[in-house]
Amino acid sequence: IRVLFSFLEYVDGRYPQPSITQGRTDIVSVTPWLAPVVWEGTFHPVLLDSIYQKRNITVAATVFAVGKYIRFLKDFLETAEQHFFVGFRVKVYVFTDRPNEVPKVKMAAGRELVVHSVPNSKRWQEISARRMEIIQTLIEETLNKDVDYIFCLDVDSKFHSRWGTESLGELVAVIHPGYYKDDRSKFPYERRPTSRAYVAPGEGDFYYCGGAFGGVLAEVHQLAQTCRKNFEDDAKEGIEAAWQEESHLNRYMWLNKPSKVLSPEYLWQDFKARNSEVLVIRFSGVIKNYNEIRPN
Ligand code: UD2
Repeated sequence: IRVLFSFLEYVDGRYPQPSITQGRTDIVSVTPWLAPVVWEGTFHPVLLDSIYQKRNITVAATVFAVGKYIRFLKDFLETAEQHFFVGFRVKVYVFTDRPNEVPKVKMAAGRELVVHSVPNSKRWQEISARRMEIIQTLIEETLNKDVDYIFCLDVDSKFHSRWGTESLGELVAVIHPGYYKDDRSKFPYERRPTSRAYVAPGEGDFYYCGGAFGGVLAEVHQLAQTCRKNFEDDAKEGIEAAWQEESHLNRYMWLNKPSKVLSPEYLWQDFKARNSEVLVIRFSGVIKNYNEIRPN
């Protein structure tokens, strides 16, 4: 019956009356700086889509598939077709050192795949961290004209359920599934004050994922440029943050609060059992053998 009602609402554009006193009580859906935290049940997908359809938006996604990580690309792209901004204009930018091995995935009208070549690196830390520099350059060189929002995603992941307009915002961060119930003292921030990714004890809001972030172009450009510069300046002094660009991202999001926060539904990890407040897993990291897949 519920499915039938949602279908009828879908057809005639109606949606349930909003309430400000009733809703989910098992999660927090707003941060102390009044950014929404997106959980299943806190938004109406059809309503949101209709708002953004009128704006005729284009959403870009960047994904890196360097070295053996190319093997994850097929599932990533195929599941993105099924769940990532379905019905909207989407451009997926793939960065790889193996352009010939990019799988042929059938994409719906209005969706496009753009492949860019990037060099490999001997160190996986470099590959992961250099993404910020490449994202910065991509935004400067190509995206300004026809893209409104951009998400930067890890390739060793799959979509399982809708990731759509509810995730749009100026600066968007995803809460890491591994630490969201922990005290901030347990967050794996960079703890050496000599690093530009340093977060002091007693500071930090959440621990965010390096594997998914986004927003409007200007905001993501600022983030990528800052993280890249801080990473490089650290490197000149022989320092590499505990979790490379993820550490720099966490420092950035502490100083520049995200305007929208996505719950761990938006980046779960396949090796973790689903927690009860996670009603839907939308995107998750697959299980991988680090020793086998990384350059060293
Ligand atoms: C975490 C983060 C990741 C990054 C990393 C930093 C999540 C879910 N993941 O994951 O985003 O911040 O820590 O240490 O938050 N890559 C290649 N080829 C390689 C190595 C990496 O293409 O040889 C790319 C690929 O897109 C991959 C990403 O870099 O998804 C991150 O690397 P990872 O998945 O090995 O990092 P991991 O699992 O430690």
